[in-house]
Amino acid sequence: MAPGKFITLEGGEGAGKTTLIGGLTQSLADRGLDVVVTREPGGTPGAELLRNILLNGDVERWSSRAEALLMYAARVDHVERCIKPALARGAWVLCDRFADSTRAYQGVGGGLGADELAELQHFALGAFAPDLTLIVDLDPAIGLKRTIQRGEKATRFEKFDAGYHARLRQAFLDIAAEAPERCVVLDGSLAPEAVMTAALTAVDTRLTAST
Ligand code: Z5A
Repeated sequence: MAPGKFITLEGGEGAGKTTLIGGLTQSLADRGLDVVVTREPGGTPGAELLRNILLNGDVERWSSRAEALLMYAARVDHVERCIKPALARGAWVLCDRFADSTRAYQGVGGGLGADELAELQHFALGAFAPDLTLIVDLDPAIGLKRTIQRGEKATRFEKFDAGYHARLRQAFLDIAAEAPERCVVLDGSLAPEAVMTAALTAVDTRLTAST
């Protein structure tokens, strides 16, 4: 049996990750692949409970340090009970956000050091990491406008100011520059079909060529 693949999608709010996951799921399933779609924080019953307390409530509800620990508690449960079992049976796992979001939001956005977050990641996950990370890059002003147009209640994170969202955007670009073998940056300002084409090219170049 061919090994499964772990693909994460990252980027700011409203960048188009969820939309892209929908298209990718269809394309990969059309190729006969077993596709598992999941998200963070969340993806298992326990992690979804943590998602609820992480995303709702006052902006100041959690310190960045508490937030990082809760994100990783959810992540360990998700990796152990959902992602690793799916990969072991040969599935392709598409995950809406993963550890790079902690580096961006709690690290760069929340002021935690990159080294201490790397230690936390190592304690929680060891060497486990995505095979491919698609970073959907978009001007945060456009992303926030898209989420407002969607008409949903803002999460705690969407309530932060414009400077915070600009730092997050740069944080994701810096992560991509540091790990070019794992990350591909996609232009989220393009039409959904064009973003999808670029994502499939990345998948084919980076992953299917090696299987
Ligand atoms: N968080 C954290 O702090 N630390 C962590 O470690 C982790 C997460 C894992 C999860 O929120 C929050 O948790 C997140 C970071 C934090 N912060 N916030 N907020 P979430 O899951 O609720 O939200 P999100 O991940 O930011 O997703 P989103 O707001 O739903 O955005 P999206 O998935 O990237 O976008 P979308 O839903 O695909 O598209 C948004 C709208 O734009 C929608 O109406 C689409 O139809 C439209 N769209 C999509 N693509 C396009 C294109 N290409 N052109 C035009 N319109 C488009």
